Parts: sequence; C-alpha cells; structure tokens
Amino acid sequence: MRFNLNLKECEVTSRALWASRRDFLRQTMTAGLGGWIAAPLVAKAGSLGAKPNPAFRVSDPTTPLEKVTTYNNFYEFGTSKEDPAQQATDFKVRPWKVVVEGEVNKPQTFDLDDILKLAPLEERIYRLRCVEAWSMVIPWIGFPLKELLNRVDPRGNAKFVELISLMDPDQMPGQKNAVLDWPYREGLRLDEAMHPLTLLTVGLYGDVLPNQNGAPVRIVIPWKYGFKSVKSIVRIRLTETMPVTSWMKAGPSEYGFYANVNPAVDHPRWSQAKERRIGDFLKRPTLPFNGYADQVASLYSGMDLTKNF
Ligand SMILES: Nc1nc2c(c(=O)[nH]1)N[C@H]1C(S)=C(S)[C@@H](COP(=O)(O)O)O[C@H]1N2
Ligand SMILES: [Mo]
Repeated sequence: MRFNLNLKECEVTSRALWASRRDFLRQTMTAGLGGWIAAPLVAKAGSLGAKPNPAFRVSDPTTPLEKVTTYNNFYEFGTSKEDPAQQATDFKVRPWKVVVEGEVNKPQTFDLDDILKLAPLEERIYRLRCVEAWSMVIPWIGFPLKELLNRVDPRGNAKFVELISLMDPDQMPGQKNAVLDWPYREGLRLDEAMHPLTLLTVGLYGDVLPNQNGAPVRIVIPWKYGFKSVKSIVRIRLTETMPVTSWMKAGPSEYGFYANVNPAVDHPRWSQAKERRIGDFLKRPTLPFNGYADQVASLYSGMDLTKNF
C-alpha cells in the first residue's frame, strides 16, 4: 500500500483504511488470536485509531475475533452461520453512500468519508445477544447515531427511524431467495435511535468492519436482539408512523418491533431465559435489556413489554 505523505492524517486514515481491508482480513483469518488481540489499541496506518470509551465497556471477556468473523447472521450472504464469511469476500464496500431522508429539514446523502468525519470514533465493548439465544462480546468502533441524525435536523413529526440495507442480488446471492422481504429493513423509535448507546458502527477489534459483519457501516443496538442491528446500511428514513420491518413481515407473532432483550418473554418456539455465550459450554441467564436496563429501561416505562415485544 502507498501513502501520499502530503495528505492530512484524517485523509490518510480514511483512504488507507479501506484500501487495507483486504490485508486486514487476510491477517485475521490466518493469524488467529495471538496476532490481533494486542493490535486494536495501536494507532497505525490501516487501523481506525479509535479511542476506547471507558463509559461503554462491559467487563466480560471479549469473544475471539475468529468467532466474531466466522459465526454470523447476514442472510444476504446465506442463512447458515458460516455462509457470510465465505460468500461476502468480494462484496464491494467502496464507493458507499448513505441517504438520510424523510421527515427531516435537511435531507442529505453522505459518502462514507463524510460519515467518518462527523464525530470522533470510539471503541465500545458491547454485549450482543441474538434472538437465537447465543451472544458475543465485541469491541465495536463507531459513534452515536444521533450525531448523524442531528445533521439532518429531524422535524417535529418524526417519530421513528427506518434503517435499510443494500439491495443488490448480483452481489448478495441470498437476496435471490425470498427468505425475507428484501432489502433488510429494521426500525427504531426516534428516542431509541437518539439514545447514546445506539452506535453507528464502522469497525471492530481496531479495524474496519469485515464484510460479514456488515461493512462498511452498520448499526449496533446492544439492548435489543441482534436482528435489530442492521448491516451494510444505505438508507435511513425518518417517519411519522411505525415502519414494518423485514422480520415483522416474516413472522409477526415471533418478531416484534421493539425486540428488547427480555428473559421473561419467550419466543413462541423457544425460551429466552438463557443464552450461550459463544465459546462457552454452559448457558448463562439472559439479563433484562441484555444488561443495559439502568440506561434504557426508562424508555419503556408504563409499557406492557409482553405485548410490546
Ligand atoms: N442486513 C442484515 N443485517 C443483519 C442481519 C441480516 O441477515 N441482514 N442479521 C442480524 C442478526 S439476526 C444478527 S444476530 C446480527 C449479527 O451480527 P454479527 O454477525 O456482526 O455478529 O446482525 C443482524 N443484522
Ligand atoms: Mo440474531
């Protein structure tokens, strides 16, 4: 990789970053743990150089990078856990644009480089709990979604935020199957989207997002089931009415709009009381709001969470 030394640091970072993603993936796949656990906090070309935010770090041991990148749900690249790592290798994540539109005063199309300049990148260690009752602990890199939403000046009647993934069956072979109503769509209430925990995410373990984890930009909402954390986002739409999400369409009795992690409300086909942390043998109890109740329970005060699942 070549650098133009006249570029400013931020430009070097944003350009070198994506150019180096292939090297990164090669290294992660071959080096395994030893090479990469130490690497994330070292600022160097090809790393995002994000500052760890101590206010958002769970103390649980992090899930090995090898697991984070080989055990995925990303139905656009196949429905089995190994599919995304194998089928997303050639996914083109540059150039990439994100349209932000709807009930806003300043609709805008952001290039990925613009997004990277909106706010300082932070490293946050979050638990992520899948509705399938497994979980991981991942050092994500990004900044609060509200930093982006504030740029477009939401109107007073904006109540919800719809997050939409790329539609491109040529690149995403899974979209040739009607397992979901493509493109993948999820939604949040505006106050959930504006919550400081809701992270617009561009990296993990110190570097850019691997394709299978939703490159180049995704959302991570740690108190909700993993399916809310939309990957490879191209469109964000603010709306007055509650959007219908891909999973609600696929199974309205199984996947609600809120999808807050709740051990007391079972999925119709299985219990949500416990989860298997990837890498562990025994299951552990699932915590209300995935352990983030202190920060987010107040968003739902007065709501019946059995009905609003
Ligand atoms: N576009 C899109 N986003 C998606 C999915 C998907 O199939 N397509 N799967 C979701 C589910 S079910 C989970 S558990 C998480 C998994 O994220 P990870 O593979 O980075 O751990 O991504 C979510 N985001
Ligand atoms: Mo999931």
